[in-house]
Amino acid sequence: MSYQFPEQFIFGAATSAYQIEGAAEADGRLPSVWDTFSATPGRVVNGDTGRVACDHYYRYREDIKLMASLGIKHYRFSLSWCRIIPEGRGAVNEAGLDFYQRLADCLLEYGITPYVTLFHWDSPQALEDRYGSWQSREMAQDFADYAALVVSRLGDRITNWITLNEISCFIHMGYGVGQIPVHAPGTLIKNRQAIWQASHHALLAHGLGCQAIRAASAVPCSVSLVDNFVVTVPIEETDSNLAAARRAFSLEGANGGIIFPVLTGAYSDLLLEQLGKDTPEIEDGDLEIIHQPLDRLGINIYSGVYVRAKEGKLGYEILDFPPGYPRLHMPWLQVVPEALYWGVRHVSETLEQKELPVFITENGCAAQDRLQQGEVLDSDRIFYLRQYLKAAHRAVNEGYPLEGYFVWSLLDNFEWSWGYDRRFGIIYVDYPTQTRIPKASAHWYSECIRQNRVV
Ligand code: PNW
Repeated sequence: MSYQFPEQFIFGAATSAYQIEGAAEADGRLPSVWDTFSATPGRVVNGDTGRVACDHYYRYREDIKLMASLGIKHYRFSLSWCRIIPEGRGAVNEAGLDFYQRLADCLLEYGITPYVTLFHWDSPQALEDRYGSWQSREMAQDFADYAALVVSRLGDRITNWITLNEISCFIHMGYGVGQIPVHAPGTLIKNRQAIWQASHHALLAHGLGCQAIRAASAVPCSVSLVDNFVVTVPIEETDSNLAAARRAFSLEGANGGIIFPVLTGAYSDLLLEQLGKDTPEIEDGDLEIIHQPLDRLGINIYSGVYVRAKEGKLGYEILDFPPGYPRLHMPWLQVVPEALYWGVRHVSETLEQKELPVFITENGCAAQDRLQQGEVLDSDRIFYLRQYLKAAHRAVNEGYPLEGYFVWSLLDNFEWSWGYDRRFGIIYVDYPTQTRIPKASAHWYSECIRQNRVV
């Protein structure tokens, strides 16, 4: 049969705490930066907030049951730091830990394996007020202490840990230099050096977090980072374009300053050259802390950029997307299925991590879903997902260590600065009634899992 995956291949679904939980003031939780940001007029489309979201805090049983009925056996979700340690450091809120214990137990009861992201952007507001959260080096130690607590209390039922989700998003989009930041905390940082300094603190949090998780876990566990590096795709697979794509990989976006230090122990030379005097202050020992061995790498891939070789200092050029290029319902969501294959291959070849298992921890799209006669026939989402899954299959087929794939998202949810205006779920959420309706894509995905291939 075609596009068959190996038997042990992992198919899952992903969400994050602030995007689905709601219950923002329940049981001792204090605000995160996203509560504050979304309550500030003009920051989020339609003034939407995560106060109620999918009400998952109260409906988790129903959601898990639905996930199980679709045959999904692996679930990635995140914990809300300020539910567990409301002020970010210090006093522990037992009710917060209880919620995640119940959630994990319910998953296990339904035969679903949990994969937990410790931080998916919702920093405790108290730490923002205290020292400007990621702008301070103190944030890294507070994160590690939070990680140690969580693993010591939940490590008996959860063994798949992810430190941080998408450093480039919560740093570079949370503190835009010279442009209004679209993500929380929404603080405009004055210079490029300061933004890379905040990014460096996030890297330290990852490194100290890895150490804390391993020290606190009573059982063997898996530790990873989730990154969303820019995937550079050769426009044609020729030697010269491949070399161009590799070179571009170390310079585009924040790649050279995030995935490079994490996996190789050094910022990329090309990036350092570009940053010059804006290079962050790196203390002795920092790079060793950041460069922890990982059990897996998670990558979130939605799109990519096409590259070709070009004479000159850079040796490459990024090709603009032509006006009619196929795109789903976000300004940045051009359909580039090969990005999934090249993302995996860049880890193996460009970053020389041939043995490192890779998971696609997010892939999915927003579509203009319509609920009609009780159905959502999202053939556009199926079209998108099917092509990306075929690219995942190509990576596996060529022997790259791609071991799993998680669709973003299980449910329609609070899409950050786009609020509820954009739907990424394979399950439709009718917000006024909180009814869940699996879309056609959910049935399609369920069939892929059942047959273990792209259908
Ligand atoms: C991811 N971009 O963010 C996040 O991890 C999710 O929480 C989010 O809901 C999902 O993707 C969909 O947006 C991204 O600008 C944010 O290319 C921005 C980009 C990509 C991913």
